Amino acid sequence: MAVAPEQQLQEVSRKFQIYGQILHAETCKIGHINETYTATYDQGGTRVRYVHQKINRTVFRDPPAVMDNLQRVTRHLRAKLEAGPGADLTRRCLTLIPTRDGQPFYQDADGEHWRTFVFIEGVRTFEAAQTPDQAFEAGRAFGEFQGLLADLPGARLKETIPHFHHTRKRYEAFLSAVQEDRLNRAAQAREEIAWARRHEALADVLIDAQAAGKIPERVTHNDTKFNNVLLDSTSGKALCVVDLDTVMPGLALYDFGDMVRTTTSPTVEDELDLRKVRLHVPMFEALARGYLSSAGQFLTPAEKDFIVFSGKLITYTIGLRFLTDFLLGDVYFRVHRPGHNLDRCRTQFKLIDSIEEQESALVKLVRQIDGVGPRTRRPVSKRARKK
Ligand code: GN1
Ligand code: MG
Repeated sequence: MAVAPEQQLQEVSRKFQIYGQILHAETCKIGHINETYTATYDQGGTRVRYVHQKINRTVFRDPPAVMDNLQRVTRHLRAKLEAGPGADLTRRCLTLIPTRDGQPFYQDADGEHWRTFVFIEGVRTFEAAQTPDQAFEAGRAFGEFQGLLADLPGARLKETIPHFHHTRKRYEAFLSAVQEDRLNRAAQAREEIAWARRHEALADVLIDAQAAGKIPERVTHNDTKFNNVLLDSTSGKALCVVDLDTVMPGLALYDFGDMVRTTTSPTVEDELDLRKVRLHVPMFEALARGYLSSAGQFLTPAEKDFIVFSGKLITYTIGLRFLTDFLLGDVYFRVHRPGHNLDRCRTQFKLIDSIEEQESALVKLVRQIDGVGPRTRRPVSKRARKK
């Protein structure tokens, strides 16, 4: 029988090295995959908060591998941050709380994997970026993250979800879902299916470039949604990037692409008014400036050439995944209403239309920003301001 979440959290809370008593816990609604709770504890008369999270094992087939990657990554980040000015360490990097017997996770009687983090106070997250400054911060933070992990020692990180951003494989999965059409939903998604087919040529570009040795594998985040950046509530600066389950070998461009997808339109992922979904040049410009301010030094010219393309590619890949999941019956992404995954797919494809309309100007803009050089912030270009 299913246990009530409060009761289960009581049990979970006792398994970790938390020297306090749990008072209450709330579900955290961000994210489509794991189950996340914010729990408040009384610790010697002070209120402290922790995050308890249950790993989705349908999505992550090997939770110990996820946790192994996560520990290696957070230790390395922490050591790097400690070597710097060192301030605010536990707000700038996730801190994992071990179990009472020193393990990185607790496995409950149902075989579910639980983990616990220090809750980072005084931060805000947003589903969509509100201002160019926020987009800049997201770009800067993920570029810095990639830079800090460039010298991660030890073996190659495990692939927690194999072929995660392999667009060709995602396309094949989409085609087979259309063919099977197990719930007779394809008729409702006729336009989107046709749209996805017309854009098939996007799928192989980066895979081929990587196979040809033109762009390198790096340690990347792979889920660089804007809501995975914690912004300091007072300064608005990015403090920390979270959701490290898919940190693994990947392409830097996939990270940039997912930032384009989630910071350049003022709309949320499931916006119903598609007229509002479009790439705003000032947001893109700030994002690219932020990213190049921290990643511009290590990215190769070939990677830089694909910066705009990567936005289309990842938006396409995620759009395909939403569409596939809609056709399969919403088995992967958590949904909150009928047709939710189809709504999400529509916003993705609409954003790509908007990128395509402005593509040559965006490419020029990136060259211009890159030419100006890293760490230089200039006012938005005249062209961008007019938009
Ligand atoms: C999932 O649930 P969340 O926000 O961490 C997904 C990402 C998608 C995203 C779309 C492991 O991320 O790949 O881009 O939804 N994560 C996984 O919003 O599949
Ligand atoms: Mg995620």
